[in-house]
Amino acid sequence: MTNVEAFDLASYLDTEIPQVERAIERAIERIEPSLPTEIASGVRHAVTTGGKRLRPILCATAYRACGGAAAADPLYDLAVSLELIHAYSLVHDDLPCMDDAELRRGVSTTHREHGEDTAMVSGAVLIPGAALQAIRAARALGCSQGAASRVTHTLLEASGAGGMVGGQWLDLLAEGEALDAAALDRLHRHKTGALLTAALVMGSLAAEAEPFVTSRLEEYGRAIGLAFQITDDVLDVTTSSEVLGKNPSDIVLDKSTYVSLYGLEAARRRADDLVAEALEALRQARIDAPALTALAHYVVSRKH
Ligand code: GRG
Repeated sequence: MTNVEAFDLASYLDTEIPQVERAIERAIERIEPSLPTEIASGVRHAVTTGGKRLRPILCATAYRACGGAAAADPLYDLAVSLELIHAYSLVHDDLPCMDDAELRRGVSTTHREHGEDTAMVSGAVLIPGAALQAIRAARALGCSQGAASRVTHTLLEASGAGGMVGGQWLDLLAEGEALDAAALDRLHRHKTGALLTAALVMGSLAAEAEPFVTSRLEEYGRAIGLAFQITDDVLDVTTSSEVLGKNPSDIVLDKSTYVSLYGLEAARRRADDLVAEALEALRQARIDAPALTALAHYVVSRKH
């Protein structure tokens, strides 16, 4: 039996997720005192209503895979800075001026629950909140000033015009267009892939890994980032909105997807090829981390 087959991902996630949830609670408690009550409720709704917590888990896992051995609390505090950005992006993406979504993670979207103005502001406060969280946690983790600044820079760059927000803009421009593979890859490498990649790079930088290792983890992140989005597109047509806990679907939104481009089987094959690419990057870095291998497989085998 190989390490991967022996690795119990379900148990791993069962220990990781509570660590992430506790760090989220600490983050909210830090932000909350400066917020009006409605905005505090919006923030809580945005960040605590479930989710797979994949980005912080990838960050913490990469940190340990690179030999990082600091205490759990500051590590998950750092990792959760990614979840704060992710949460804001979902709140804003769900707004009436974007996807006009009713349901997210099986519950009403933040604007449906708390109103549009509150959702907008609750999302916005999470952006500087995440930056402060990252820089503070990286220092608490024992990173040098330089490493803490590189970690935070990575988060913000991946969140901005060259990453997630830029990808959102490409998505808006693509409305009603049939994108080819290169355009679809470009959009999703920005919109979805950048933050997932940042999770790996931040973990590696926080552990002060060799640049060669950080680069290989970046490749792993880029590969699983795209595989994640392809799987999202597959799930969008194979799984009900009740199970996915979100609506509307991409079909309703008339978006180009990997399934509309390749068909279901070829889309799945491309996602598998990307997982193989991710594993090759780990091999090149000589990273023996069964959790990272298992997480790469999970990205394409998940059910929601
Ligand atoms: C300035 C309005 C404005 C927007 C810029 C909205 C936005 C910022 C970016 C959108 C980014 C976005 C929604 C990307 C989608 C990424 C994605 C696949 C989300 C689903 O991720 P999961 O499955 O979600 O990890 P959970 O619920 O598990 O956390």
